[in-house]
Amino acid sequence: MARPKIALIGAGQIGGTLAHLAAIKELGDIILFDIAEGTPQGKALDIAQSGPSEGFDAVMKGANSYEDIAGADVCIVTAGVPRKPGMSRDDLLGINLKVMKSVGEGIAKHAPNAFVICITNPLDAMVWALREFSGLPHNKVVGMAGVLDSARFRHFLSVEFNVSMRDVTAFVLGGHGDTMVPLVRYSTVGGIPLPDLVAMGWTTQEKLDGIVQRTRDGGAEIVGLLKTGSAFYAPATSAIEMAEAYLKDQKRLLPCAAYVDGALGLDGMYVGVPTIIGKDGIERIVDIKMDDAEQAMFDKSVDAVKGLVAACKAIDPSLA
Ligand code: A3D
Repeated sequence: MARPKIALIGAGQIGGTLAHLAAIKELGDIILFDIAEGTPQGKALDIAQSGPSEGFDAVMKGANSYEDIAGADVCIVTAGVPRKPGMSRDDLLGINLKVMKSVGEGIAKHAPNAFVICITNPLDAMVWALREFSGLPHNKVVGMAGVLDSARFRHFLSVEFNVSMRDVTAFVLGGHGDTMVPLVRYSTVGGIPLPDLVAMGWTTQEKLDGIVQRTRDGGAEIVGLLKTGSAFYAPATSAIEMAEAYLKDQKRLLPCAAYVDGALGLDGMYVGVPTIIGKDGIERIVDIKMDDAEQAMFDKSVDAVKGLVAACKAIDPSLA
């Protein structure tokens, strides 16, 4: 049986890391695509030469033409620009919207059956625009943000509790921005919800509030340290987790920016929600119940995403 084909649209910091991870995990053959000439070819060759030591046989190719992504089973999109210190994700909207148009058209023409994972920021608006430009089914176009935001939350919690990250589950929903919603009540250590752990004296409410805020600011913290770009190791790992769930029909329950029409009181928009990912892409939206405070935070986040989508429509009338 032929190996799956994975097309990485954008061969920058995240794209290169995605290629290396996908090869090491033997998820399939890899095409690294970018408009910058030489970059995808150079990274592909470099990563291919890690194969003998790592022991993988994936075919690794760099490309500047969309024809090379033909028939891809998975496309992971990082094309565009990342933010620099002082910038918000929303500042990237104008430039990255144009990039989504060319990427969406390229995928529609050459890889219309792919499962498409968008990472480009501002995430919720860009995944919506990418779906509009590509015309692919909604269940096959999804944004990566919740897996990363939840991983950041899990990491901070595991350090606070001095327990393995594997035993910490966490949910961060809503838009991938300052209004994201870390759901404390649905986050646990070994199944024990965080509010119970506060009552048990494992941490204080004040410390927990601090971790929630640090999670919301998780991307900016790394931008501030790197100064030249944004996080790329954990974002790449998070997207690979989603791609693997699709390719191996794992039915993973992962928070993703998915198209929601009906669940959680939403009518037809992309935002971070719990989903099930399997061979049909987004197979289910998990319609969790929120309490009043959680709902208020989620509503605020939904409004922020709606504002970004409206801004996209104002820039490109073909989206209106
Ligand atoms: P970077 O290293 O700059 O790579 C972006 C690549 O896109 C560059 O190699 C560009 O040449 C290429 N590119 C630009 N325009 C096009 C085009 N029209 N077609 C094809 N390729 C193009 O950035 P990065 O890899 O660090 O980040 C990529 C994106 O991911 C940015 O928008 C970040 O803001 C975003 N990001 C999102 C998250 C989420 O959690 C959602 C996390 C981190 C970064």
